[in-house]
Amino acid sequence: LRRVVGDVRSVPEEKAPWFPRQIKDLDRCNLLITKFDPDLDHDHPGYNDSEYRKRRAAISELAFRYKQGDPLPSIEYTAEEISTWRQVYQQLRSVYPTLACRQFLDGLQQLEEECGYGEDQIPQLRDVSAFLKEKTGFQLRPVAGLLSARDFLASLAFRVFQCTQYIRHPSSPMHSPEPDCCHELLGHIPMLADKEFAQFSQEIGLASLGASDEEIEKLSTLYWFTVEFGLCKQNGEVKAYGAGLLSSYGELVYALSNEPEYKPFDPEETAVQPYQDQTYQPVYFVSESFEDAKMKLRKHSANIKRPFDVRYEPFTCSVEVLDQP
Ligand code: HBI
Ligand code: FE
Repeated sequence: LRRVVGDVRSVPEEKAPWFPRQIKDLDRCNLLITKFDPDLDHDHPGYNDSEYRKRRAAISELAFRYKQGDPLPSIEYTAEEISTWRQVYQQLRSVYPTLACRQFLDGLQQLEEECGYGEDQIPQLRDVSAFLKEKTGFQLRPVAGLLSARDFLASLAFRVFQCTQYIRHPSSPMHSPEPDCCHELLGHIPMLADKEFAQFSQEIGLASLGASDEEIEKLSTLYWFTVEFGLCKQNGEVKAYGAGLLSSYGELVYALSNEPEYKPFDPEETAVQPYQDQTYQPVYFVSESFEDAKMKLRKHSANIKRPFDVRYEPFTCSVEVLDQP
């Protein structure tokens, strides 16, 4: 017999960290990690560019002020910003047909036809969010930079994807040390238009709610090697579906060359694989399909020790907390 737990505070604090129960609780999931910040990191390509830092601060301010349900801020991008976007778009677009998975190509084609994607303008989050809502129920919310893994994963449980709106520094159009709109719009969004992938993403999010720091670290690693750097088999060939690959020309080509090591996706092994965010990955995990990855992830999540279960309730966009049977 399962019983609904009225209040998660009845669970001892150390066993279950606070987590959002309703979509509007995501307003509290805003812990930023200052790694790669252009104001603090001397190696950031924008560190010595005060104009760039001013622009970043203005766009960050919009994200800080945002509350769930507000209209998404629109940004009037400058000619220089659009030129950076164009370079990224052109270079990546030319290799997608041979290197990206089918779901990504389908999503991108729909975005080009229905959502103003192209090299001449940077799509607005408001349009993209409305598009995704119709395809898979995902919606976007603006974020000022890299979020803590716990807060980032929690939003996925509600089919909310936290998106940065600024663009990388013009001096390094082919690489960004932190997420930017090229990474979100080109890497993540086309995949989030796929139902199976959307479900996979939400399930990682649900598994993270109230999990221990140790489990969050493992889920974050799983996310890294799937959603960010995942490869999958398609008609006997290996293709990319990870956003970190699909938004970085250099690593995309590298990942699908015969240089790196491939391992079959296995959550137990993937969750503890050391990774690094400074250069290319030494190893990539290959899934048989998203269906297969989702099933394996589900089995893995069922083993995460939590004193309760969670279930997403789509009518109210909230999570129900259930006692373990
Ligand atoms: N924050 N804004 C933002 N975007 C991401 O893609 C992101 C994040 N925080 C953590 C994260 N990704 C992952 O590396 C995992 O730790 C979940
Ligand atoms: Fe990302």
